[in-house]
Amino acid sequence: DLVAIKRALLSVSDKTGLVDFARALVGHGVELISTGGTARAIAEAGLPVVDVSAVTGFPEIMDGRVKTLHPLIHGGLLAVRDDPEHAAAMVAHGIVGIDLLVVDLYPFEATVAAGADWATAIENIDIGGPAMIRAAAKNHGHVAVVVHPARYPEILAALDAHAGATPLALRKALALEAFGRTATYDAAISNWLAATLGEANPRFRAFGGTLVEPMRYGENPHQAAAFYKTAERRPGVATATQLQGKQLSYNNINDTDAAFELVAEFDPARTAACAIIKHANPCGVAEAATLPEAYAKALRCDPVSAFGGIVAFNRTLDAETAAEVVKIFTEVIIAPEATDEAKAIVAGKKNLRLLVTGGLPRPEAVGLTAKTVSGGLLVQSRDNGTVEAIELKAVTRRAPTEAESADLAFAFRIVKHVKSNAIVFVKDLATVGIGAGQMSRVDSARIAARKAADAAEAAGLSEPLTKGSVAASDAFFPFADGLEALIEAGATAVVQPGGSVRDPEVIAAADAAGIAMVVTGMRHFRH
Ligand code: 93A
Repeated sequence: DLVAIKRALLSVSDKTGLVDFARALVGHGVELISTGGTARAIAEAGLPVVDVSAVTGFPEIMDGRVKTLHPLIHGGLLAVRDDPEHAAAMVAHGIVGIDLLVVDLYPFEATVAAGADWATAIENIDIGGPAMIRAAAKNHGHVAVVVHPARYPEILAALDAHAGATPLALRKALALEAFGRTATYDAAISNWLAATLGEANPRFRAFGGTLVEPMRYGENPHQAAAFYKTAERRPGVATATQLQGKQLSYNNINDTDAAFELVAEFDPARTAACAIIKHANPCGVAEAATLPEAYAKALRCDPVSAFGGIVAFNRTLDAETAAEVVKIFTEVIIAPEATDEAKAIVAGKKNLRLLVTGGLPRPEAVGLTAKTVSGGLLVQSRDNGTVEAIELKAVTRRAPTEAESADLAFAFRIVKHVKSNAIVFVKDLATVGIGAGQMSRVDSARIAARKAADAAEAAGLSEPLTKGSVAASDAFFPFADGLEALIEAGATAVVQPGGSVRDPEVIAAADAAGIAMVVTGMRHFRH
C-alpha cells in the first residue's frame, strides 16, 4: 500500500512554507507541476517546475477561472493505476499520473471575514481547487492530498520514512481531512450567502448533513427549522422508522434523542431499562428484570412531570408495557423494536408517535456534537465516557455495600444525561429524585430531594424516598455544602468525579456522617 511520489501538483493560495516544501520534494526526485502564481514562486527559488498549461496544452483563461479544470489534470488525479482500462486511457490520451496534490483554496473565508463586497467574495469562490481535492481524495488509493501548509512536515517525514512513498493509512487520513475541508468551504459559502441575503431558514443552508425534512417550526413557532441526517450510522431518532402518529416537532426530536441515548447506556442483554424525558431532562429512569417493571419504577419517580413525556426503552416494546404507557398522555415512544401486539395497542392512540430504531447506539462510540454561539460553531467529541470505562474508587472510611455500589453505578450513568448542575438520587436501580440545570449544585440537590419528598407524599409513603438512597453529582463539590444537602436528605452513599481543591474537606464531611463516597475521575457536564 505504498505509493511512490513521482509527480506532484501544487496550487496554493497561501504560499507559506511552499518553497521549502517544494525543494524537499525535488530532493526526493519528485517532478513538480504548478499553476501560475505557485509555479512562479517555485521557479523564482530556482527549482524546476512545469506549468499546468504546459501539461494541458491549454492556457489559463478567464482570469484563472479555468486553469486546472482539464481532463489531462483530472485524468492524472483520478486514474486507478492498476485498472487496465484506466491504464489504457492514460496511454491513449497522454495522461500522466499525479501522485501528490497540494492545494490551498482561494481564501473565501478570510475574504468575507474582511468584509469584502459581493463581487470580490464571489471571485474568491474556488472551483478548480475543490474539484482537484475531491478527485484526489476519492482516489486516495493512489494519490495523497494535502489541503493545508501545516501538513507539509508530516508529508516530508512520511517520504523520508518510506523512501519517497506514502502509506495508505496516511492517504486515507488525508482524504478525510480533504473532504472535511471542501465541506467546510462549501458551508462557508452557503452561510455567507444566507447571511448576505438575510435567509434564516436552515433548510437552505449547509449544516453538513442530508435534509430529512423541513419542519413546521423550531423550538418556538416563530422559528424556522429543518432536520438533517448525518452520515453517522447511529441507531436513533434520525434513522428511526416512525410507525404512527403525527410529524415529530423540533422539541420532540431533541427530547427523543435524549431519551434514547440514555436507555442505550443499559445493555439489553443484562437488564431492561426505561427513561422518561421532559425538556431534554430525565424525570424517571429505572432498570429491572422486565420492561413493564422498569416502566413502572421510572414512572414512580415523578409522575406529574411524566405527563406529556417521551418514553424510551432498551428492549423490544411488548404488549404489557405498551398497555401501561398508553394509560397516561405520552408524546413519543422509542424502542429498538415493538411486537405486533404492542403496535396494535399503541395504534389505539392516534397521535402518539411510535418509533423503532432496529438497535441501540453504542454509548462508547465516537462522534461529534455541535452548538452555535454568536458568530461561531462549537464542536466537540461526544461524551462517550461510560461507567464500564471507569473505576469507582472509595475515598471514605466506609466503602459502599454491594447494593449501594449497584445504585451508585446506575446513578452515575443517569447523571451524565441530566443538564448541569445535576444531582440524581437513586434507590433500588430507579431514580427517586432528579435536580437539573441549576446554577448552584446545592440548589440542584435541594430540588432533587424535594421532588423525592413530593413523590413519596403522592404515593402515600411515610418518609421521603431519599432516606437510605444513594446520590450522584455530575461534577465535584466545590464546597461541602452540596454534599451536606445530600446527607440531610438521607443519602448513605455518594458518587462524584472528585478533583476539587476542597476534596479533603468534602471527604471529611462524608466520613463524619458515616456515608460512603466513591470518585470516578470523570466529569459529565451537560449544558
Ligand atoms: O478559479 S479556479 O476555480 N479555477 C481553476 O481551474 C483552479 N485551479 C486551481 N481556481 C483554481 N485553482 C486555485 O488557484 C487553487 O485552489 C489555488 O487556491 C489557486 C492557486 O493559484 P496560483 O498558483 O495562480 O496562485
